[in-house]
Amino acid sequence: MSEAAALKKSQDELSILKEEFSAAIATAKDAAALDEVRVSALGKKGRITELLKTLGALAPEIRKERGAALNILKDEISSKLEARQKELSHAELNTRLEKERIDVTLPVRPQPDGRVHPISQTIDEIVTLFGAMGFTVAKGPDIESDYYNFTALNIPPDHPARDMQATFYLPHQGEHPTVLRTQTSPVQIRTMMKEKPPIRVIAPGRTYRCDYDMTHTPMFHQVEGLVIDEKIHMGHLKGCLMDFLRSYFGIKDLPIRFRPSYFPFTEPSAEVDIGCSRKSGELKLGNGGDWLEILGCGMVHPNVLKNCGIDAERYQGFAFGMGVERIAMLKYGIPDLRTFFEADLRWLKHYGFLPLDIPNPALGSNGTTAR
Ligand code: 2U9
Repeated sequence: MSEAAALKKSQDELSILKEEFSAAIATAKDAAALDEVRVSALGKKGRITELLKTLGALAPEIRKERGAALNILKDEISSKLEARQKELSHAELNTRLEKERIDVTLPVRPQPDGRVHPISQTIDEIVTLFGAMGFTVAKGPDIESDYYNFTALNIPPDHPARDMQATFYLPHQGEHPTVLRTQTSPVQIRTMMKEKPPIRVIAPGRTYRCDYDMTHTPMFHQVEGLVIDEKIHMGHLKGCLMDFLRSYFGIKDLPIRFRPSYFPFTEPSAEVDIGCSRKSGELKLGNGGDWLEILGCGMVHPNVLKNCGIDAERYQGFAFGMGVERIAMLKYGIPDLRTFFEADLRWLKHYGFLPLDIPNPALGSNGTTAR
């Protein structure tokens, strides 16, 4: 074959290739199909790549012509691939925009009428925070024998809390007088009698005392906690409560102070204060130079451990107690305790939480610090 005839043949071959690939590119339906065309043309073993590899064996004059023609073909196919790829991604975006279109003229979904009561919300937050520290929730009856409510807790018979003026007594139901529990501590007494250490529980629930004024209601809520194990000391107590308070109030550097105190069921005992400021009558939590009492705590009295059949030589523990209403009022800016139990729906709409909000232990519902 003459040189001219060979050149003609090779040009025909390249135009057939060009048409073939151009058609395949134009009809590729998606990115995957387009990539298949790219591989079959320009991939490692693609047809254009293979032809480029044969150039070396050709006579120099033919190689020059054919090389130029092949490179032009390669460039053309590359640009067509690129153009088609842009076209396809545009089309894909348009389909998505069409499919995911939001009708902004739709009316808003009505908010549910119900609200989560701030007490339930606060207990959920407390349970979440202590849950993260390995505590489980323990429950017990509201109607208790005075043995679990007082005697087992090392509260002496003449203690003022046992007075009829302070405690709601119910008719006798057995060996011991029956009371509406004045604290959730009997729950921990029952836990210690039933379970062996290590124990790490919190007991949230209703408690009852004969009291009614601005800061007391006959029924209120407490959360108490108990940790019993070997080698437990005040350091554990302090670390645990400091972590809890700073997380609950969402204030990283919240000042915390432990002040010596007395409870019959703990020895030593302490009251815990958090930092605050009271400028022009307004209470603000944080580093403000002033203090606010927030909870009580201590190392469980050895008599209490013994009353529950726990070896007080081997095991120690700490306990704490706090009023739920009090810490809910402080976090959510609720001014009057009595309003918690008035069942006023306007109040609940204002201070309550939407049931489908995810409770955030530090920030309250929906990321807000107060309502
Ligand atoms: C066991 C042993 C010890 C629980 C504790 C307090 C201190 C405390 C008050 C806070 C405000 C009650 O709601 S309040 O009036 N509580 O100061 N509570 S130590 O100690 C226990 C509990 C159970 C077996």
